[in-house]
Amino acid sequence: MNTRHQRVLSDAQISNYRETGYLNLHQILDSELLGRLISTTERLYDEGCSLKQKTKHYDLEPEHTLQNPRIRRISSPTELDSVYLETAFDSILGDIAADLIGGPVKFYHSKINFKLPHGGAEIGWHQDWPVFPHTNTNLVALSVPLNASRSINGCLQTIPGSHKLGPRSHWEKGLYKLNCNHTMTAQDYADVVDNELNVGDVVAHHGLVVHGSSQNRSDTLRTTYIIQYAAADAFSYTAPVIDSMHRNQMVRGEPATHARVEAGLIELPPDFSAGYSGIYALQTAAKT
Ligand SMILES: O=C(O)CCC(=O)C(=O)O
Repeated sequence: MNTRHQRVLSDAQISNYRETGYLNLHQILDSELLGRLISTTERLYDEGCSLKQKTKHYDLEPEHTLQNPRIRRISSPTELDSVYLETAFDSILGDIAADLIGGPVKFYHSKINFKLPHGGAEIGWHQDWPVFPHTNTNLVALSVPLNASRSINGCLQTIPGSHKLGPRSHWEKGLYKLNCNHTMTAQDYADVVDNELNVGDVVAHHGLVVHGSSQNRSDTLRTTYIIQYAAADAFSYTAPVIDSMHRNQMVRGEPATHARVEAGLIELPPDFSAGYSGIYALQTAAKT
Protein backbone atom coordinates (compact mmCIF):
# COMPACT_ATOMS: atom_id res chain seq x y z
CA MET A 1 0.00 0.00 0.00
CA ASN A 2 1.19 3.49 -0.82
CA THR A 3 0.93 5.60 2.32
CA ARG A 4 2.12 8.86 0.74
CA HIS A 5 -0.33 11.67 1.42
CA GLN A 6 -1.55 13.87 -1.42
CA ARG A 7 -3.49 16.93 -0.35
CA VAL A 8 -6.96 17.00 -1.90
CA LEU A 9 -9.03 19.42 0.20
CA SER A 10 -8.84 23.20 0.07
CA ASP A 11 -8.00 25.38 3.08
CA ALA A 12 -11.66 26.49 3.09
CA GLN A 13 -12.93 22.90 3.28
CA ILE A 14 -10.55 22.05 6.12
CA SER A 15 -11.47 25.16 8.11
CA ASN A 16 -15.16 24.45 7.50
CA TYR A 17 -14.63 20.98 9.01
CA ARG A 18 -12.72 22.41 11.99
CA GLU A 19 -15.53 24.91 12.59
CA THR A 20 -18.55 22.64 12.19
CA GLY A 21 -17.12 19.17 12.92
CA TYR A 22 -18.32 17.69 9.64
CA LEU A 23 -17.90 18.18 5.90
CA ASN A 24 -19.89 17.12 2.85
CA LEU A 25 -17.92 16.37 -0.30
CA HIS A 26 -19.81 15.98 -3.53
CA GLN A 27 -18.98 13.63 -6.41
CA ILE A 28 -15.53 12.84 -5.10
CA LEU A 29 -15.38 9.04 -5.41
CA ASP A 30 -14.24 7.15 -8.46
CA SER A 31 -17.27 5.61 -10.22
CA GLU A 32 -15.53 2.34 -11.12
CA LEU A 33 -14.57 1.79 -7.46
CA LEU A 34 -18.09 2.71 -6.39
CA GLY A 35 -19.55 0.19 -8.82
CA ARG A 36 -17.42 -2.56 -7.26
CA LEU A 37 -18.31 -1.42 -3.73
CA ILE A 38 -22.02 -1.53 -4.53
CA SER A 39 -21.97 -4.93 -6.25
CA THR A 40 -19.79 -6.48 -3.52
CA THR A 41 -22.06 -5.09 -0.81
CA GLU A 42 -25.11 -6.53 -2.58
CA ARG A 43 -23.37 -9.91 -2.72
CA LEU A 44 -22.44 -9.80 0.99
CA TYR A 45 -25.99 -8.75 1.87
CA ASP A 46 -27.40 -11.69 -0.14
CA GLU A 47 -24.97 -14.09 1.52
CA GLY A 48 -26.11 -12.87 4.97
CA CYS A 49 -29.76 -13.57 4.16
CA SER A 50 -29.24 -17.29 4.80
CA LEU A 51 -27.89 -16.72 8.33
CA LYS A 52 -29.95 -17.93 11.23
CA GLN A 53 -28.10 -15.91 13.82
CA LYS A 54 -25.73 -13.00 14.33
CA THR A 55 -22.06 -13.66 13.56
CA LYS A 56 -18.82 -11.76 14.13
CA HIS A 57 -19.52 -9.84 10.92
CA TYR A 58 -23.30 -9.80 10.57
CA ASP A 59 -25.66 -8.03 12.97
CA LEU A 60 -29.32 -8.96 12.42
CA GLU A 61 -32.50 -7.26 13.55
CA PRO A 62 -34.41 -9.29 16.18
CA GLU A 63 -37.22 -9.84 13.61
CA HIS A 64 -34.79 -11.41 11.09
CA THR A 65 -35.98 -14.74 9.63
CA LEU A 66 -34.94 -16.71 6.57
CA GLN A 67 -38.24 -15.69 4.94
CA ASN A 68 -37.83 -12.04 5.92
CA PRO A 69 -34.08 -11.33 6.21
CA ARG A 70 -33.24 -8.16 8.16
CA ILE A 71 -29.51 -7.42 8.25
CA ARG A 72 -28.64 -4.12 9.92
CA ARG A 73 -24.86 -4.10 9.90
CA ILE A 74 -21.81 -5.83 8.46
CA SER A 75 -18.86 -5.18 10.77
CA SER A 76 -15.29 -5.16 9.47
CA PRO A 77 -16.09 -5.70 5.78
CA THR A 78 -12.35 -5.11 5.11
CA GLU A 79 -11.93 -8.69 6.34
CA LEU A 80 -14.48 -9.98 3.84
CA ASP A 81 -13.45 -8.39 0.54
CA SER A 82 -10.43 -6.39 -0.59
CA VAL A 83 -12.59 -3.68 -2.20
CA TYR A 84 -13.32 -2.25 1.28
CA LEU A 85 -9.63 -2.25 2.10
CA GLU A 86 -8.81 -0.56 -1.20
CA THR A 87 -11.46 2.11 -0.52
CA ALA A 88 -10.24 2.78 3.01
CA PHE A 89 -6.52 2.74 2.30
CA ASP A 90 -5.79 3.28 -1.39
CA SER A 91 -8.49 5.64 -2.59
CA ILE A 92 -8.90 9.39 -2.23
CA LEU A 93 -10.54 8.69 1.17
CA GLY A 94 -7.13 8.13 2.77
CA ASP A 95 -6.01 11.56 1.56
CA ILE A 96 -9.23 13.20 2.76
CA ALA A 97 -8.75 11.62 6.21
CA ALA A 98 -5.14 12.85 6.35
CA ASP A 99 -6.20 16.35 5.27
CA LEU A 100 -8.81 16.49 8.03
CA ILE A 101 -6.66 14.85 10.71
CA GLY A 102 -3.85 17.19 9.69
CA GLY A 103 -1.09 14.55 9.60
CA PRO A 104 -0.38 10.82 9.65
CA VAL A 105 -3.50 8.74 9.89
CA LYS A 106 -4.31 5.13 10.77
CA PHE A 107 -7.33 2.92 10.25
CA TYR A 108 -9.44 2.04 13.29
CA HIS A 109 -12.45 0.06 12.04
CA SER A 110 -15.16 -0.05 9.39
CA LYS A 111 -18.76 -1.16 8.99
CA ILE A 112 -21.65 -1.14 6.57
CA ASN A 113 -24.89 0.14 8.07
CA PHE A 114 -28.16 -0.90 6.43
CA LYS A 115 -31.40 0.86 7.18
CA LEU A 116 -34.17 -1.41 6.09
CA PRO A 117 -37.23 0.02 4.33
CA HIS A 118 -40.08 1.03 6.63
CA GLY A 119 -38.53 0.88 10.05
CA GLY A 120 -34.73 0.46 9.68
CA ALA A 121 -33.45 1.45 13.10
CA GLU A 122 -32.97 4.97 14.31
CA ILE A 123 -29.46 5.68 15.67
CA GLY A 124 -29.64 7.92 18.73
CA TRP A 125 -27.57 11.08 19.21
CA HIS A 126 -24.01 10.18 20.09
CA GLN A 127 -20.35 11.02 19.71
CA ASP A 128 -17.93 8.36 18.49
CA TRP A 129 -14.91 9.19 20.64
CA PRO A 130 -16.56 8.47 24.03
CA VAL A 131 -17.48 4.99 22.72
CA PHE A 132 -13.81 4.31 21.91
CA PRO A 133 -11.81 6.98 23.76
CA HIS A 134 -8.29 7.61 22.56
CA THR A 135 -5.44 9.65 24.04
CA ASN A 136 -6.61 12.55 21.88
CA THR A 137 -9.87 13.34 20.11
CA ASN A 138 -8.48 13.64 16.58
CA LEU A 139 -10.67 10.96 15.00
CA VAL A 140 -12.61 11.25 11.76
CA ALA A 141 -15.23 8.96 10.22
CA LEU A 142 -15.94 8.98 6.48
CA SER A 143 -19.39 7.81 5.42
CA VAL A 144 -19.84 6.61 1.86
CA PRO A 145 -23.48 6.29 0.78
CA LEU A 146 -23.98 3.32 -1.53
CA ASN A 147 -27.39 4.62 -2.52
CA ALA A 148 -28.99 8.05 -2.23
CA SER A 149 -29.16 9.09 1.42
CA ARG A 150 -32.07 11.38 2.26
CA SER A 151 -34.03 12.59 5.29
CA ILE A 152 -36.78 10.11 4.47
CA ASN A 153 -34.46 7.10 4.51
CA GLY A 154 -32.53 8.18 7.60
CA CYS A 155 -29.49 10.11 6.35
CA LEU A 156 -26.69 11.06 8.75
CA GLN A 157 -27.61 14.08 10.88
CA THR A 158 -24.98 16.28 12.53
CA ILE A 159 -25.01 19.19 14.98
CA PRO A 160 -22.60 21.84 13.75
CA GLY A 161 -20.02 22.97 16.29
CA SER A 162 -20.99 20.32 18.86
CA HIS A 163 -17.48 18.83 18.71
CA LYS A 164 -16.13 21.99 20.33
CA LEU A 165 -18.19 21.51 23.47
CA GLY A 166 -16.31 18.38 24.53
CA PRO A 167 -17.42 14.85 25.32
CA ARG A 168 -20.94 14.21 26.58
CA SER A 169 -22.00 11.41 28.86
CA HIS A 170 -23.25 8.25 27.17
CA TRP A 171 -24.35 6.82 30.52
CA GLU A 172 -27.53 7.73 32.31
CA LYS A 173 -28.42 6.60 35.81
CA GLY A 174 -25.84 3.82 35.74
CA LEU A 175 -26.99 2.49 32.35
CA TYR A 176 -24.76 2.61 29.29
CA LYS A 177 -26.99 4.07 26.59
CA LEU A 178 -24.48 4.52 23.77
CA ASN A 179 -26.30 7.75 23.13
CA CYS A 180 -26.32 11.18 24.69
CA ASN A 181 -30.00 11.91 23.98
CA HIS A 182 -30.42 13.02 27.59
CA THR A 183 -27.85 15.82 27.04
CA MET A 184 -29.61 17.29 24.00
CA THR A 185 -30.76 20.89 24.27
CA ALA A 186 -33.36 22.89 22.35
CA GLN A 187 -30.46 24.63 20.60
CA ASP A 188 -28.97 21.27 19.55
CA TYR A 189 -32.28 20.27 17.97
CA ALA A 190 -32.63 23.65 16.27
CA ASP A 191 -29.19 23.23 14.68
CA VAL A 192 -29.57 19.67 13.31
CA VAL A 193 -28.38 19.30 9.71
CA ASP A 194 -29.60 16.48 7.45
CA ASN A 195 -26.67 15.43 5.26
CA GLU A 196 -28.51 14.42 2.11
CA LEU A 197 -26.05 12.76 -0.24
CA ASN A 198 -25.86 10.96 -3.55
CA VAL A 199 -23.72 8.04 -4.62
CA GLY A 200 -20.22 9.45 -5.20
CA ASP A 201 -20.51 11.88 -2.26
CA VAL A 202 -18.87 11.47 1.15
CA VAL A 203 -19.58 12.99 4.55
CA ALA A 204 -16.79 13.33 7.11
CA HIS A 205 -17.50 13.76 10.81
CA HIS A 206 -15.22 14.46 13.78
CA GLY A 207 -15.00 12.03 16.70
CA LEU A 208 -16.72 14.52 19.01
CA VAL A 209 -19.45 15.84 16.74
CA VAL A 210 -22.91 14.87 17.98
CA HIS A 211 -24.66 12.87 15.27
CA GLY A 212 -27.40 10.32 14.71
CA SER A 213 -29.95 9.28 12.14
CA SER A 214 -33.66 8.63 12.13
CA GLN A 215 -35.67 5.63 11.01
CA ASN A 216 -35.96 4.76 7.36
CA ARG A 217 -39.50 5.83 6.41
CA SER A 218 -39.05 5.07 2.71
CA ASP A 219 -39.50 1.87 0.75
CA THR A 220 -35.83 1.54 -0.22
CA LEU A 221 -32.86 0.19 1.71
CA ARG A 222 -30.32 2.84 2.85
CA THR A 223 -26.77 1.49 2.68
CA THR A 224 -23.65 3.29 3.98
CA TYR A 225 -20.04 2.16 4.21
CA ILE A 226 -18.40 3.92 7.17
CA ILE A 227 -14.68 4.05 7.85
CA GLN A 228 -13.28 5.23 11.17
CA TYR A 229 -9.81 6.77 11.05
CA ALA A 230 -7.60 8.09 13.87
CA ALA A 231 -4.57 10.34 14.06
CA ALA A 232 -1.43 8.21 14.22
CA ASP A 233 -0.65 9.68 17.66
CA ALA A 234 -4.07 8.80 19.13
CA PHE A 235 -4.06 5.51 21.06
CA SER A 236 -7.14 3.75 22.29
CA TYR A 237 -7.74 3.41 26.04
CA THR A 238 -10.35 0.67 25.72
CA ALA A 239 -11.15 -2.60 23.97
CA PRO A 240 -12.39 -2.08 20.40
CA VAL A 241 -16.12 -2.11 19.77
CA ILE A 242 -15.59 -3.53 16.29
CA ASP A 243 -12.63 -5.83 16.10
CA SER A 244 -10.52 -5.55 12.96
CA MET A 245 -7.39 -7.30 11.79
CA HIS A 246 -6.56 -4.00 10.06
CA ARG A 247 -6.86 -1.86 13.20
CA ASN A 248 -4.00 0.64 13.63
CA GLN A 249 -2.51 -0.01 10.17
CA MET A 250 -1.13 3.19 8.69
CA VAL A 251 -3.20 4.77 5.92
CA ARG A 252 -1.08 7.86 5.27
CA GLY A 253 2.28 8.87 6.74
CA GLU A 254 4.52 7.16 9.27
CA PRO A 255 3.54 5.54 12.59
CA ALA A 256 3.77 7.82 15.63
CA THR A 257 6.76 7.64 17.93
CA HIS A 258 4.86 9.45 20.72
CA ALA A 259 1.25 9.46 21.88
CA ARG A 260 -0.40 12.90 22.08
CA VAL A 261 -2.44 13.08 25.25
CA GLU A 262 -5.28 15.52 25.78
CA ALA A 263 -5.66 16.08 29.49
CA GLY A 264 -8.98 15.61 31.21
CA LEU A 265 -11.25 13.17 32.93
CA ILE A 266 -12.47 10.57 30.46
CA GLU A 267 -15.76 8.75 30.92
CA LEU A 268 -15.24 5.09 30.02
CA PRO A 269 -17.68 2.86 28.15
CA PRO A 270 -18.35 -0.60 29.61
CA ASP A 271 -15.56 -3.12 29.15
CA PHE A 272 -16.24 -4.47 25.67
CA SER A 273 -13.34 -6.94 25.77
CA ALA A 274 -15.77 -9.80 26.41
CA GLY A 275 -17.89 -8.78 23.41
CA TYR A 276 -19.90 -5.90 21.98
CA SER A 277 -23.55 -6.49 21.26
CA GLY A 278 -23.68 -3.52 18.86
CA ILE A 279 -25.06 0.01 18.82
CA TYR A 280 -28.59 -1.12 17.95
CA ALA A 281 -28.87 -3.72 20.72
CA LEU A 282 -27.35 -1.35 23.30
CA GLN A 283 -29.60 1.55 22.34
CA THR A 284 -32.69 -0.66 22.32
CA ALA A 285 -31.83 -2.14 25.73
CA ALA A 286 -31.33 1.38 27.08
CA LYS A 287 -34.89 2.35 26.02
CA THR A 288 -36.49 -0.39 28.11
O1 LIG B 1 -25.66 4.90 9.85
C1 LIG B 1 -25.95 5.98 10.36
O2 LIG B 1 -26.90 6.62 10.01
C2 LIG B 1 -25.15 6.57 11.48
C3 LIG B 1 -23.97 5.75 11.78
C4 LIG B 1 -23.42 5.94 13.14
O3 LIG B 1 -23.42 7.00 13.68
C5 LIG B 1 -22.83 4.79 13.79
O4 LIG B 1 -22.98 3.66 13.29
O5 LIG B 1 -22.18 5.00 14.83
